[in-house]
Amino acid sequence: KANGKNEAAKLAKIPAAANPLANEPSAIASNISYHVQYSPHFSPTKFEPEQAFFATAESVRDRLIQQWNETYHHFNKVDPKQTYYLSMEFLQGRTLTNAIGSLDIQNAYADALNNLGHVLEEIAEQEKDAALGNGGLGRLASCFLDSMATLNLPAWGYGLRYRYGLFKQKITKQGQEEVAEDWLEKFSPWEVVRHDVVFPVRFFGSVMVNPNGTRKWVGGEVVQAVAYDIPIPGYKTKNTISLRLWDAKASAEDFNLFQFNDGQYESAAQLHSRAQQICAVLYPGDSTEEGKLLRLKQQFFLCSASLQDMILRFKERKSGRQWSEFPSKVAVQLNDTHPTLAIPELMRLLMDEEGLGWDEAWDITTRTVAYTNHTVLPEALEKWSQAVMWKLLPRHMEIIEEIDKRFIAMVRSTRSDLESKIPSMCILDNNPKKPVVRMANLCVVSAHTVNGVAQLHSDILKADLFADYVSLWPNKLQNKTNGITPRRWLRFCNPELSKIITKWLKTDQWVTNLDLLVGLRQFADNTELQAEWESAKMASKKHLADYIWRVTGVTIDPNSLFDIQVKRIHEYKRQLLNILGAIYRYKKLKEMSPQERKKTTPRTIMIGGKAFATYTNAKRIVKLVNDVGEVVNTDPEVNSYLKVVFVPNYNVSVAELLIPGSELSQHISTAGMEASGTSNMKFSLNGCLIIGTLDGANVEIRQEIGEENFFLFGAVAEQVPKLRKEREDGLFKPDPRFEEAKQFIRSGAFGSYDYNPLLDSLEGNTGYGRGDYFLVGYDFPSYLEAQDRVDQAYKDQKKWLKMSILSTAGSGKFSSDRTIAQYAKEIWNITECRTS
Ligand code: B1H
Repeated sequence: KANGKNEAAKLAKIPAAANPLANEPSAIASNISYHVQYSPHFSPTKFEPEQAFFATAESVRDRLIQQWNETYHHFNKVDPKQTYYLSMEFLQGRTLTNAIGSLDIQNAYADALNNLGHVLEEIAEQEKDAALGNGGLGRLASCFLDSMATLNLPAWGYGLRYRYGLFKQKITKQGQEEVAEDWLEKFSPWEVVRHDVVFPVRFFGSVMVNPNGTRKWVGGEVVQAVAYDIPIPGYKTKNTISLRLWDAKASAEDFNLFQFNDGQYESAAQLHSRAQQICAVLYPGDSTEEGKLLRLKQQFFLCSASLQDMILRFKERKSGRQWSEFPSKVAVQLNDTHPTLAIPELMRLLMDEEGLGWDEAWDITTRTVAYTNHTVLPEALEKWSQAVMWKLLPRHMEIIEEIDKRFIAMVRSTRSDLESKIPSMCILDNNPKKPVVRMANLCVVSAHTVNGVAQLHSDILKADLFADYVSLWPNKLQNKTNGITPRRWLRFCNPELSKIITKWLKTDQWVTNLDLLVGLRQFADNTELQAEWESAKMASKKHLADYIWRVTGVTIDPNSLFDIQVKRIHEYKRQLLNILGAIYRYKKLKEMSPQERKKTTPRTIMIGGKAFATYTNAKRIVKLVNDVGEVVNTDPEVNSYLKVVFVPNYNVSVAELLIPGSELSQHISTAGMEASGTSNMKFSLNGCLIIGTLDGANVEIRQEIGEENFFLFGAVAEQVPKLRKEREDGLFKPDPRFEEAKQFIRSGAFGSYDYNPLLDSLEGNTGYGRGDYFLVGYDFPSYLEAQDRVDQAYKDQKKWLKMSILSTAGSGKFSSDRTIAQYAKEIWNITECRTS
């Protein structure tokens, strides 16, 4: 280990490299030293890990910018059809390790830093996560960018540059506390502000009718959208694409000098501070949609700025081309309904700014836009108040009304059999109590393709949520099973296991062709591979145990089974089922004799995740897990057989630590409710076994790795409505073990906090009871039985290792490279555009 203390003065002695971008360690060291001296962000005397991180990042950025410019020029020259991925969330995490690895100069950087008295891994930990997203949906967007770049696709991401990303979670005696996280506190070395890429975005105002009947949106307030670009390198390819994030600012003329000189400082800068609000915070919801005007402003801001940018690029790349060419040059993918306003905004730009007629604009818009649905939870299907929309976006509401009117007329004239379905299929819900715009309906009516994110989810969309549209447009609905990038989620986060895989497959091609992992199947029984596999896992477990000790003060035993559930805290994800199982296990351990205890499989249960700040039951679950941990971990009778740890502040970087060290992970949502899940894929890829329900992508994972390697339990999706009904009708007989676990909490075994509201939610129709809507009670016995199978399987380490190897071997399908290749071919109609 380097001491991390080093004086910047010493760097001055390093000779300048002839080519500062050469890949020799000496050139890299000289480039880093250059940045310490000439891109100073700190006092000139220090070269501690923090300074070393920023200088290293800037030196890496130099290399990225070179490739990035070449890619940009190449795209400009070739003028291919290009995809734009619109997302309100990108959960990028850290960049340094990923960038150095993609550039394939890991060793040279490690050496260079060593020579400068630092260790690459330690430097990398200095970086703050860019957490401009909430959970799976945002991380998916980031995995997609990685694959688009790696597959050399002409594709870009568009998002917002939130000042504060997802909150930091602090755990106190009260439970979760949210603290603002300032990822830009010391600036981000990865973003490049484009002062020349600025577009006006209007809000409020009114619609003016021109003498010739055309319409124009005028007045209101105008905010400037400024582009900040982040380079996204592909793995071992020159192609480096862009994530363009918009920031909001007011223009100088909006600053009221007269008022300022008059001492009215706040009102003078009013428009400036209003503009700043737009990108101030990420909306921290993971499924609930609160009617917030600011959120709607954010959504429109993203859509309008991005479309103006695309249109300008379309015009600039070749002058004088026909608008009818637009859909063969531009594909827009909407990441859920959050950027739906792209639809009426593209219509408005084409008609009111470019002078096209309705029919032509509509044809272009529908051929350009595609929509991905990520959830069937009713509370997450966006519905915006019509009154709010008329106020903020009057012209767009006119356009939406017209789209709806024409849709209804089309259904009436071509499909009279669907007449009775029109009220649920149309876009505007004119319920006089609360008239709303149904964003998902607007998307399905307007997009050329709609897709779900796992086979089961897409089947549910077809059979249920969007069934009527399927009868109207049989080919509009597709499935695109999610994927994860094998670079971040295996190659870089688990170098030990990666090395073993490469050794046994005799190639490292699996990093970009994940299907090659099936080659491990033939060695699953090989004792030599198993020994290597085991020691890599053990090293990761020790690393993780170390981390847990640092952040919680709890000591965990690397010889126990590491059992992890990490994801947003939500009742449908059923962390409550997990903790009730842990409580039951604890109670049984207490009742055992010391001899009996010795025969059990020691477990460390780790649970982590953030709860939406106003989601009370989710916060109660966090509190319960912490309280249970407090009691169990300090109970000398059982704490060598069971530990329960709440992992604070779960984020991308924490996931990169947890996943390699995991042996069992829980994906236990109520069947039919988790659209896909993507951490299930990450765990499986890293040789972690899954205990889970037949939900989301679990179904496909189990198919791929073999049912004998998956601990299945619980009701299936088709049973769920009937089971809920039975529960409601008082026909459900709870298992005594379920009652026992709940009673144990009620007895005060885990402290005096009032858990009754949480426990009542698991009851029938009494009290707070939502009638155990998530079927925790119904699934509890089969969950315990599956956990028994886990304990048994773990006792046979040889068998366990074989299952672990087969999990990795069967995870090839879940590469986001496969997912993105399918989007490219089946939705976007784009092909590779490689920069040579
Ligand atoms: C997913 C969301 C989501 N589905 C609303 N829906 C949000 C909804 O801020 N909001 O208002 C934010 C996010 N996120 C997740 O998408 C699914 O629950 C997962 O099952 C899926 O794996 C993931 C990616 O497709």
